[in-house]
Amino acid sequence: MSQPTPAMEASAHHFRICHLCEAMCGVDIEHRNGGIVSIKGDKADPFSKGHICPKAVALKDLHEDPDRLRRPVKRVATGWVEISWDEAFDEIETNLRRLRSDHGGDALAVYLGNPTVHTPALLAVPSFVRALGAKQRFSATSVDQLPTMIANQQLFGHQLLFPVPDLDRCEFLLIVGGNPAASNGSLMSAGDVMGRIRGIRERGGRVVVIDPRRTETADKADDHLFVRPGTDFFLLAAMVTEMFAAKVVRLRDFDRLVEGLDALRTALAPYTPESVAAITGVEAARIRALAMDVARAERAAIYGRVGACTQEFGGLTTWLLHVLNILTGNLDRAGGMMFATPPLDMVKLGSPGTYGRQKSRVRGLPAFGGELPVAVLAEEILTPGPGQIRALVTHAGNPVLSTPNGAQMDRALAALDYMVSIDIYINETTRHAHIILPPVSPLERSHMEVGLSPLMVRNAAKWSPALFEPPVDSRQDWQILLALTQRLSGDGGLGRYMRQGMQSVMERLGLDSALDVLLRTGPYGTHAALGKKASVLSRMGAVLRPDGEGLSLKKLRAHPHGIDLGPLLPQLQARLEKMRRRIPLLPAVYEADLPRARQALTNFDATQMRVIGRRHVRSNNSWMHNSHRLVKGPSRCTALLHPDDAARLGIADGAPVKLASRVGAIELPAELSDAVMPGVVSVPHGFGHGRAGVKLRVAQAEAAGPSLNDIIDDQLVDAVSGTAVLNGMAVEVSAV
Ligand SMILES: Nc1nc2c(c(=O)[nH]1)N[C@H]1C(S)=C(S)[C@@H](COP(=O)(O)OP(=O)(O)OC[C@H]3O[C@@H](n4cnc5c(=O)[nH]c(N)nc54)[C@H](O)[C@@H]3O)O[C@H]1N2
Ligand SMILES: Nc1nc2c(c(=O)[nH]1)N[C@H]1C(S)=C(S)[C@@H](COP(=O)(O)OP(=O)(O)OC[C@H]3O[C@@H](n4cnc5c(=O)[nH]c(N)nc54)[C@H](O)[C@@H]3O)O[C@H]1N2
Ligand code: SF4
Ligand SMILES: [Mo]
Repeated sequence: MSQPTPAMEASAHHFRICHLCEAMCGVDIEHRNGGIVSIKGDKADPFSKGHICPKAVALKDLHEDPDRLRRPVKRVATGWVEISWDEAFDEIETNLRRLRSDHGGDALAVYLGNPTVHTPALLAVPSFVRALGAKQRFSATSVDQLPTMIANQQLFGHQLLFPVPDLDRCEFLLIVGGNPAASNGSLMSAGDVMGRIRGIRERGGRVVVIDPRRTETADKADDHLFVRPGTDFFLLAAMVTEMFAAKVVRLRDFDRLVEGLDALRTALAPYTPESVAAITGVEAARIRALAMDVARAERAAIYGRVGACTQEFGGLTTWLLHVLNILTGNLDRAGGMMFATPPLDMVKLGSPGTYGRQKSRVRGLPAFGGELPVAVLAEEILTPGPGQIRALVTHAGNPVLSTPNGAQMDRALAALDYMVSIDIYINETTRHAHIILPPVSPLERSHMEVGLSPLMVRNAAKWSPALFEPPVDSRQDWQILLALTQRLSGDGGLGRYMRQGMQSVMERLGLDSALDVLLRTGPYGTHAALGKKASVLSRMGAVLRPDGEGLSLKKLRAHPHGIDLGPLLPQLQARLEKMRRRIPLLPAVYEADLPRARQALTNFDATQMRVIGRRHVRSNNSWMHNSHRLVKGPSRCTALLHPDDAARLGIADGAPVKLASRVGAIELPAELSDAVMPGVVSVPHGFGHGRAGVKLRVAQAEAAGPSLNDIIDDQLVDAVSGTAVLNGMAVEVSAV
């Protein structure tokens, strides 16, 4: 039970944003005497209109979970002991400063996990990373959307200019490697995403899914094409060639804003529907028909997600997804792929991103935006020599289960001189930390979507207060990061970075005031004009001025269900004109990777079984298996196999099957289904809780499972981005 806040007694209902996935649903939490009575969809939320998924109710389980850490813990010979915050910060400061002065910033690394972007504490991360002085930065981005960010930067000039499907107005939606029926939508934040997709069909439009599995989303679409894993680039390239051949390329206003159209046509000419049919497993006639359907649709959105990014040709694939939207005249146009105008101007706040300025020490993989691909993290820890990583700080990440070659990652983390985790659980990763610093429960802090706001399919703003008073002597993520920033930055605590910008606002007035400054100076703010020019320091003054008409924290407090800010608006042309930039259709980074694709076209071994991933609506990556409500029932950690493959390999439904690769082997029950393409085996990631020392009682007892990433090879990456090949790796499948 938690202490009720005074506000709580006045009302038994609390309205907030569910922070668990990208959908940003509004929830209505009924509570009494510090306990949660029920969690339902908030019908008055203009963005989600009452929709939620089964995970929303697990917010209660997360809040009440006895395994969730409440105090800092330190690892000692006999196990874990609770220590005070001061003791924890002192010890961390001493150790990290010592390693930094002995070995330099190269010896320090940081890994930022996925929930880092699901908290406004994201604003405190850049100063923390600078203060830590870690030269080697990693995050879950390189096992996720990195290829899309590189494509954004290469084509549009900024990594955060994410095109999102204008779901409410489009008439043709092509989904490549995404399963919103399970994920609730990704790189497209949409309350009730499947309702919106249903809307396309109800308006007479069409939805087509390209996926090696006939997914829950495919079942709700007009058409589904099985594609052999890792071969989408070839399919999309053939569609481009076909559009040129049929003279249906239609650039509309982008005519004068692109360059390299002829070079693009020539580079992709070898890929025709006929030449790619064998590798993709899609008949030439179907590729041709799809190209024509997309080109002729009045308003089409061509969208790709995890299956398109985390594969051998993730870079080339995401590039062509952008290109196809341009060639069909659907970029930045109502009903096509558009750009959000979020209440906090993230494009202005974030840097555009730089490609390849740094290379990893051991394997020479390129950095993007100062960040290295996580596929090299373990080897950078395990390979001796100057620049070897000796200390690691993780924030909301579980790389042992979520990055390739998990067993090697396990060994690497155990070999570190020092490790700190900012996390709520003792799990597969954090069990290696010397100290774990836990933030409060998500219901004990305020919330606003910051990092995900550029992904909204309709503009909206919402801020939620804390439901419960945080326990005495507890810290929120941003407070932990701020304390570490103060301790680790330059001399005397208040270093260079502390004296300026957002960090200074946070330090003096708190995170919510920092959000207020950004809201007021954002595109809808009371001081929007100021935001256009002012430096961060002069923006601070904005909070002290009287209210104008626009958005401010005060206004959002007065609208607990959120405020609708209207449909997406065209903006890319104006941005490009301002940047004096044209869109290069064939950037050099992709051109340089084309020979690799040409080689694959001739060398591809179609006889090998290939493994792909799978998500379930009641699961969330690796960290929500400790809720009995979510994991109960038959195990979902199964290997989906086509009955023909099973018969050939002598594998019966439900029998154990072994999957093996260069780096390891796992065993799990087979589940036979013709929903998966022959030659493909589908396995969910995020399991593997059976490891010793993990303190997740429900997950261990009810949903341990093997970890898919124990067989995913860390040496296999997309050459452009260094993103791990989580989908499409060749694997040996056998009966046990
Ligand atoms: N319930 C739930 N929701 C989640 C999450 C979760 O774990 N559980 N995770 C969240 C996160 S971090 C993310 S990034 C998003 C992900 O959101 P999505 O990308 O929508 O989710 P996935 O289920 O991973 O969908 C990937 C699809 O790609 C297919 N695929 C695999 N290989 C290929 C290929 O080579 N080509 C093609 N065309 N398709 C391929 C897979 O079969 C799968 O259906 O979901 C978020 N939401
Ligand atoms: N094979 C395969 N591997 C995959 C994927 C796949 O499809 N297939 N998907 C990839 C994708 S898309 C992603 S995003 C990554 C995710 O990779 P990670 O981000 O490394 O892993 P998560 O499972 O999201 O773990 C989140 C961690 O944050 C902690 N946590 C939760 N909430 C909070 C909080 O509020 N504050 C703090 N400080 N900690 C918190 C949890 O306890 C957990 O340790 O996995 C990737 N790995
Ligand atoms: S879809 Fe589910 S997990 Fe995602 S925000 Fe909505 S309720 Fe939360
Ligand atoms: Mo992700």
